[in-house]
Amino acid sequence: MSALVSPDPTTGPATAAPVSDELVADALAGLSATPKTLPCKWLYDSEGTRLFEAITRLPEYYPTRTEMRILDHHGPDIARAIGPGAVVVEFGPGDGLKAVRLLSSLEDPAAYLPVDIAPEWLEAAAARVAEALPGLRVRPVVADFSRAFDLPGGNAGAPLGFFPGSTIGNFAPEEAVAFLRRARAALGPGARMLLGADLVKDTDVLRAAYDDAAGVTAAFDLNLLHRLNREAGADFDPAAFRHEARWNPGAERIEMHLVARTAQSVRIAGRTIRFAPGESIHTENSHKYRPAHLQALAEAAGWRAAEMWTDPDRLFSVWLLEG
Ligand code: AVJ
Repeated sequence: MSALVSPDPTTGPATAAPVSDELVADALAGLSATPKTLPCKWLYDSEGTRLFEAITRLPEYYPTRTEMRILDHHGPDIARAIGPGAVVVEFGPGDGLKAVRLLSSLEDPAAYLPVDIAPEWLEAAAARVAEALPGLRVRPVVADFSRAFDLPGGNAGAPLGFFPGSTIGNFAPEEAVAFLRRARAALGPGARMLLGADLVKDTDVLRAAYDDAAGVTAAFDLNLLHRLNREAGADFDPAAFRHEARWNPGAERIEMHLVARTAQSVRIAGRTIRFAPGESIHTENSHKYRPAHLQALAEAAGWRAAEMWTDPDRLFSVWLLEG
């Protein structure tokens, strides 16, 4: 079965994407559940990644630029704490810009290993780092770090995990602990980790960061419905849904939801999914942390929090964990 759909003016030219069995299975399971949900990894196709990069430049979206400033401003302290000869292993390198910042401030880094499930993003990040730091050993690793993973051996140097952007916030706390434990095992003896974590703050600031005035985050969220139409043969009317960013005070997280404006039903892989008016699909979690909470998660995974750097407004935190 192929999912050829006509070009959609809101997402640019449609590419004939092959139907993904895993996406169909996740969609049927998640949309049959109560409340309806979908794994956030499906937000990040090429269009979703492009929109996420646009999000990082929005005035309301403070995390990316704040973390960059922390890495710049505290670069010398970070470099001193880490010392020479680090083998930097970055989980989900994105465009590679943060790695360039970090590696440029470190003393004599030994190698850079970006780890990602998508080879095409990996190559882009690896190329950017290789260009900015000629002579540095760069070894991209294709692996899904949300599951068990191994790193290639033969990297002489001090292993330093790098997990910026508060991507850890996508994980539920128990998943975050499991990831931190796996990363520690994969990095090996003497492992350290530089971890970016977004902090709990005023809920209006948080909500604006995930529901910007220009509607870029809404487009990012709604792209999931376009993707389900393209790659899972669904017949969503994206205009019949609106994006909502909710603060969940108990879990201290922002939740992204796609809310059905009216009662409707959608066909997907021969099944009918019904929506009541106002019913939502929960599409992403972004957990926010209090320093003591982040420290407890790290310790539960066998790490020790050695340092925490933050910005003057305490919006974001960068941690050095030791194994
Ligand atoms: C990529 C998970 C770090 O949670 O801030 C931004 C994703 N979603 N706006 C975040 C996101 C909507 C982002 N992370």
